[in-house]
Amino acid sequence: MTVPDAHATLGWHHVYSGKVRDLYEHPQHPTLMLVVASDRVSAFDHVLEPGIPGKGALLTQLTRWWFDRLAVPNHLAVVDPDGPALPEVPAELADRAMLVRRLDMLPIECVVRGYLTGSGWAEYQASGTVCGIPLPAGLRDGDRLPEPLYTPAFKAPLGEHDENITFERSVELVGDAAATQLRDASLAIFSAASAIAAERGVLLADTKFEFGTDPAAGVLTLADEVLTSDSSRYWDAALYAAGGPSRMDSFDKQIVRDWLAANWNKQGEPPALPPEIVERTAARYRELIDRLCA
Ligand code: Q0T
Repeated sequence: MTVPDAHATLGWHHVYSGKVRDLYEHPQHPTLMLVVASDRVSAFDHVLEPGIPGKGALLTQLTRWWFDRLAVPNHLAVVDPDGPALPEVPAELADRAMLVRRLDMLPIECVVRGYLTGSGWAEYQASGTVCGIPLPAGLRDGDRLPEPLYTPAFKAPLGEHDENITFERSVELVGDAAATQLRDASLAIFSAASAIAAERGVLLADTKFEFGTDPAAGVLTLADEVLTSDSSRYWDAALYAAGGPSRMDSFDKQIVRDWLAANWNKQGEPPALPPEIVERTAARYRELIDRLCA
């Protein structure tokens, strides 16, 4: 997958694209990277047409907002008064791009779940466990877990599914010290973020973090996007408390998923999203930002 090297004028060269984000590097600044959030939206393992106008900027705004509030080192590049000036970011990307330090990424997706749903609910129904961790009987989809669970996954190459792993397996993959740091940092950030969201009537059901090691300092550093509606499930706390069928309506692309499920048999290419679905999804992303960042 490639995109045109449209930003080469300022020295940025496209190196990689995920489903949603694009990564650029700069030959004169080998310790930095540019992470650009596109308007692409994915569901059921497909990138859909059209994109959601403004999505990349909204999710970047949310990541920056959370980085400001979390007391952990993050990958955003900051000006070093004794160092070289930072490279220019193309103006047309400014609101959707993050200039970051290049880290040695750890191949673990650090998932924390405060509530039982999604793949955790599926595993629980089959075996009474989530990522091998036994849970009390009788839980329902969407129920709060007795305590937040750290359920790591091994980062699969593009196109393959991440594989849920036990904590012990993460120790084999990255070593005891790093695995323990990842777990403890993930649980601490989840707990801090849940409290901040709760003050705003928003419930953080689960989320996924990625970390790397800063090669200069050897410090574990929060990377990627954080606590966006692509990497997290957010629910409305009042709707949740009221119970009923909409208690888990999420601030994300659930509208897209529901429309596709009703209008596509999951064979071949998915149909284009109608304008009304695009607009309702964009409004849902904006509503989350309005609620959280108010
Ligand atoms: C990365 C070094 O999804 C990814 O990229 C989207 C295009 C995953 N990814 C992250 C990196 C980062 C970050 N973030 C960093 N600070 N340093 N690599 C590479 N791929």
